[in-house]
Amino acid sequence: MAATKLTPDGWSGSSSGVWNNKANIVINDGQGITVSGSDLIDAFAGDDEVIGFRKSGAGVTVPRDPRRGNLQLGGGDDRLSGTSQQDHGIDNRGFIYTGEGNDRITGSGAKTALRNHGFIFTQGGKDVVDVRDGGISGKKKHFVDLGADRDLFIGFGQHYLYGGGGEDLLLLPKGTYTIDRRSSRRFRVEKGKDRLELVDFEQVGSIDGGRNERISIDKSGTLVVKANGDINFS
Ligand SMILES: [Ca+2]
Ligand SMILES: [Ca+2]
Repeated sequence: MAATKLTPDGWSGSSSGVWNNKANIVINDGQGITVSGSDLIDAFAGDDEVIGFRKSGAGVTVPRDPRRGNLQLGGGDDRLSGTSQQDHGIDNRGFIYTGEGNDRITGSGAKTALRNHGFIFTQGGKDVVDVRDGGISGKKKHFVDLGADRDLFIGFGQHYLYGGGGEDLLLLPKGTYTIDRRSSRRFRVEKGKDRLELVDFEQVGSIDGGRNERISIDKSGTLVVKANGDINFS
């Protein structure tokens, strides 16, 4: 089975199609999905699904060379998912946009769920970025911007996250975190060598806890997320 390649015209590989205003369903469950070139790939409106799975190598790859790849999933409730048994679930070195609508980006990988050496914008709508299975990594200039409306980020790692407008929520896996309030809009969440920089996030909770296990982040302190999902902030 060949990898699926995304181009401005459409996709080809294990299946092929032309981007259109209905739901574009692009799935490769053996060799993954790779963005080709740096011209904008626009999947238009519709509830699109781009789902890549691979044993070795990333499930979904957006390359940087020779120039950064550009993927825009457009309007509608889109789903971008990458899974790898040995590598990064999603390996982004370019630009990913998910447009208006309630979108979901899910990574799952042995190295990281999402290695973001590029830029991700989920834009308007109640978006979810889920990296609980492997975490997130990236260098200082790279970021995920969740845009307008109430968004949810699930997981932890080394990264910059912008919540944008709306009451944005971070759900953490179990562990002991140092929360450092940098300003009224900026917080730093640290555990071990990993540091999550948050801008415009309003709430923190635990992945395994209920709604009552969420707190507003308005001061520095130590946050303990227990195995059962209970949290303690002091
Ligand atoms: Ca969106
Ligand atoms: Ca937001």
